[in-house]
Amino acid sequence: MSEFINGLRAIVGDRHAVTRKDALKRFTEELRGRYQSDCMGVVFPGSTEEVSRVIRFCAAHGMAMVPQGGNTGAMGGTVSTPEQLIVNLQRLDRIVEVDRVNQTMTVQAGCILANIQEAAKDAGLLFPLSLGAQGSCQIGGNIATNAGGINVLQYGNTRDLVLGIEVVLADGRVWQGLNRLRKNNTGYDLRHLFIGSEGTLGIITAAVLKLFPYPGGRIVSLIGVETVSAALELMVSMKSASSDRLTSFELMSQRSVETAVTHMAQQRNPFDRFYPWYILAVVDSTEPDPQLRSRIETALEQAWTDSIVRDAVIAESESQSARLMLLREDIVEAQKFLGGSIKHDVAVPISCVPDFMDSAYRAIRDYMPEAIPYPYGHLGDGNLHFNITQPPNMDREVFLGHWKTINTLVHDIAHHYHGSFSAEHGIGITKLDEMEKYKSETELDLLRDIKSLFDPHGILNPGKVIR
Ligand code: S2G
Ligand code: ZN
Repeated sequence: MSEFINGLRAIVGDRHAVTRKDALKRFTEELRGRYQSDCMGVVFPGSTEEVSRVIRFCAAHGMAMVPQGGNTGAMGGTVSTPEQLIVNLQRLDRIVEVDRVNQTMTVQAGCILANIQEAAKDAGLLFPLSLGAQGSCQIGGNIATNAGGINVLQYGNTRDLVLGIEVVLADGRVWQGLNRLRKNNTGYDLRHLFIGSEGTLGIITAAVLKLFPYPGGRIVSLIGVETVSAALELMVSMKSASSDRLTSFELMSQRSVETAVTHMAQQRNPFDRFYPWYILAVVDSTEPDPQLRSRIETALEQAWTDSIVRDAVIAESESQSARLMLLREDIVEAQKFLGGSIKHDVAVPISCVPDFMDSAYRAIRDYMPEAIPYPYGHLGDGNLHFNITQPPNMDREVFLGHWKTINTLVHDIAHHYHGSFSAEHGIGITKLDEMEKYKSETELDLLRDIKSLFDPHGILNPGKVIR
């Protein structure tokens, strides 16, 4: 093995090939602590060319690789085994070019998402991908998992934000697909095979990102409603009042808001009582627009008159906007104060969300009456994190032992409503069973054919996404 490591060091340099167990910990820790991960080592290539040489070297030695960005994935997509090498892209962290006129940014895969957002803002533009892990996740990982986040409603998933990518293939060849054109209609659109492939078809090393006008005007409101159906009625009226400039429309359950207010230091109840459901609504405009604000106020007043809305607050300042938006982030963190949590990342047609919710609540109540639904999510995209926290008096590990059964209950209901068992977090190793349960044999055959075409020897993130 030392000959192998020396070979890697000859490519990336001595200090960029790490095998000491104590130094590997942060690369083998899995976000939700569900999997034991280990590896034979981690390499940090400093260029696309070094990634190519590492892959060729590993291919020649039959060594499987696990590509890794910020290691913030929730589905075990970068879990590795003692026989596998982690290829971490953090050294590829250059912002190569910002083109204001073309409204594109060319970046290396290891750029931290928050740094990309900042670089766009410095250029008076917006890179709209926004999610809880943005301070540590890398754009290569966001692309590899087709990350969603809270602005999908207005700007789409990562897939919609990428014009071109550079990928190193399983045989070391580099596909330089850094297309900066909005129109390039030349055969199969290969980038879309790699976006969302979770490192199983190639290692993404750079990308061309779409940028948008920076929203100089942002109207953030928090609204209390009685039912999810009322929330959807509100969404329709806010889309109309904002001329479809609704950027985010996030749903939070009473349980999630109560838990955040109770356990998260900077949180307090935004109203004088709690409501069954809350909406965080964000409307963006290129500059402050008093008429737009007035239309939003009118829409909320009308919804209050029509008993759709129980209470609402529109932020009066940037700091108040930030505080309202922080509530949505804090409910995610707050879950851990309730003990074990069984997670879901489902999507259903938006009009089916109320029926999905009713069915899912009923199914959990029938299966485990003391379990506590803790739903929140991106209502505007029909993407719900219908998470279940443990009964207070149940042992955490005993509860988590019900993970697959409870997943099946919830995923079956999503499937019943023609939904998806994976809306934005991807498959990793967590949802391999679901792939085989809910996808047709034809689709699975096609996915396996693509995998064997691009990675015939199974050395790129083996065992992830598709078996
Ligand atoms: C969200 C974050 C990850 C999680 O907050 O929308 O995607 O565990 C989630 O829920
Ligand atoms: Zn989410």
